Amino acid sequence: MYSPQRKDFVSLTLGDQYSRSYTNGKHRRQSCWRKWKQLSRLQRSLILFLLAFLFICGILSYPSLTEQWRGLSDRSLKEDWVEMDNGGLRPIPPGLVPKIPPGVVPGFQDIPPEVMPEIQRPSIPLLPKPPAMRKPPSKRGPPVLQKRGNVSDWQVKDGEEEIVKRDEDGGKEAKTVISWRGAMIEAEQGTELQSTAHGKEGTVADAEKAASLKPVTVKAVDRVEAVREAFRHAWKGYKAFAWGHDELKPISKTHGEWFGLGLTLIDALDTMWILGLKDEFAEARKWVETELSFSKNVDVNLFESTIRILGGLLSTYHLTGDTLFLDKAKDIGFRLMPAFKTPSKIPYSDVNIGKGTAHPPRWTTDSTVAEVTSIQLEFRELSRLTQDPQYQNAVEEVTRQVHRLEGKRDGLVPMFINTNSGKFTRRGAFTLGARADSYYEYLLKQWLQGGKKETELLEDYLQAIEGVRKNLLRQTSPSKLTFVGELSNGHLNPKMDHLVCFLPGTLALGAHNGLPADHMDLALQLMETCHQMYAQMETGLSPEIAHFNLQSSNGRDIDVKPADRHNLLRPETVESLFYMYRFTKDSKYRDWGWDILQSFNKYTRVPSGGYTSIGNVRDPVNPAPRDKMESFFLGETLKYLFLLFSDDSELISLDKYIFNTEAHPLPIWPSTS
Ligand code: DMJ
Repeated sequence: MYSPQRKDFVSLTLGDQYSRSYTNGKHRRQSCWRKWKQLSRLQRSLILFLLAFLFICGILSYPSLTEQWRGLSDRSLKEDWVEMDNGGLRPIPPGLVPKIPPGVVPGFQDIPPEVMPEIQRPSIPLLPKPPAMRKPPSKRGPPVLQKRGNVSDWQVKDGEEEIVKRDEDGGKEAKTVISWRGAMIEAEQGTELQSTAHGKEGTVADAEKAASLKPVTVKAVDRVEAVREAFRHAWKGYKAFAWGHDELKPISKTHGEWFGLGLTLIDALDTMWILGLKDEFAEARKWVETELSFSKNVDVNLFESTIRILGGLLSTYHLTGDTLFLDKAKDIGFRLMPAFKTPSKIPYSDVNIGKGTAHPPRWTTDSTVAEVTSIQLEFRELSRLTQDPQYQNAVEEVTRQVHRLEGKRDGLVPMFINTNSGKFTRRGAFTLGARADSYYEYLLKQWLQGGKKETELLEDYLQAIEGVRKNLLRQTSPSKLTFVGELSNGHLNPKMDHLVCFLPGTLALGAHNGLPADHMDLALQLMETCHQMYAQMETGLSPEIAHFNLQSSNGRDIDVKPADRHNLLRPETVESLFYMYRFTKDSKYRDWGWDILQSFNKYTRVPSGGYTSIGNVRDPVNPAPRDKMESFFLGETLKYLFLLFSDDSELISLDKYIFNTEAHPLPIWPSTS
């Protein structure tokens, strides 16, 4: 409340205090000066000399002090993490050093030495860092890598600490490149090495010994074995923390559920078979036999369960001849059929496989075009195997309708279709990415599956590729990278989903089957772009979406928006690398795939088992693990990497099989003639 008296009192008190302290200060200054005057000339000179000396020392030691301060603040930005009892992560307290054996690369300590080559950086110059990115520590790495043991010398090279080990005579023994870039994912303590390619059990001591040996060169590494090892590592996490569930959450060491049908296990079945992982396959088969039941009151997405579950079971049946998988495929296939009971016969997106009911998403009666047109390979194959035409009839009705529909642009389809009217909705937007991608893939692959007889499929495919050329294809500045942009009401948006990187492989497959040679030319160009989407990132991993530069003034070809910096361990680029290598035998495609596998190992591998999607491919210091291993990492990514590196081109011959969009191989139908 306002009080004039009180106000006066306050101002009076303040004024009084001020005058008192002013008088005191004046007295103090006068007495100091008097004392200084009382000193002898020699005493005064000595004091002045000492002050000058201290001042000079202060100036000389300033840079090293600031260095230390900088180091401290860099470390606080660095975000080292240790695991808490409840499975969460917390920053490593200062001074607490995780026990990583000397010479072992953080994040790699459980990789057998024969599959751990010297870390390689992408040969392409990296993009300049975006301003918001954190700087890595300027010189030394985090405390985990401080000099210790018999390490006697070190140099720092471009963010990597090169430790030169010396033997007892002081001679150079071996060099191990230690990188701290991937160290933010929990360092496993006292890790035992996995059994190696040769069946040997390794220990930490072995790892130390291995680190003191000559570094393994890339050529000497058995790449096929490296993929097997990666699979085993992913499987180890799935088995330990998510067995029988849909997805592994490797950092929190638990699972995520989507359909509650053991999605990762089913998606991975044929991969294990192809990789020759017999023990792992046997235990998974047992689970399918004893635990897998589709008699469940759950809503599943028609497309996802068709490509992952139905596709996975059908291909495993073909590879193994084991009728368990065919029986399960028939069961799930039958339970998905209610999706087609719609006014237009264009299926709903969701089915309850226990109740036999289906429905669109809550907010719309539209389905996604890619979803309703990328279930055909699987349902057609199910009809062939069961001799029951209902599956084939249902999906071919969709193909027929989409073939006739208005609203395409030079063979390009919109992204949505209405389940009541059977017409395209939200027209005017065209992409080869999310919601449309596998429509194009399945046109070609159905044509191949059926023995190249269904000419309407081929016509639609050829027209669509011309539509891509005419409407969506552009080249970047300055490097002239070819990319497929997105069209929105006549306006080209120069962005491309990583999903579009299936296209080089599909184009190459078409060219291999007699389609125009310029399809192969386009495949070569797009493959280069997809490679650059990895190579130009600081982690060597592609973002989910890349933006491309069309302006000649700006110096960068590829840009990444903050919201698009994640990587979900997707397969499309390694899928295309596999096709490109099979058809060209150009070893650069293998090298590009190898770089990608190494980046996955470096930035997404979780030491306790599994791989995780990450939130920021531009930040090698903190790639921001998202704690999720998608089932397609085992179903597709590792399978395509294995096939890319395998010298056996008859292993899933591309003249005998087509891969569904989840990398499950299905046979090309034998000719009836
Ligand atoms: C997979 O489920 C399939 O490859 C699908 O066609 C697209 N999305 C994922 C992988 O990225």
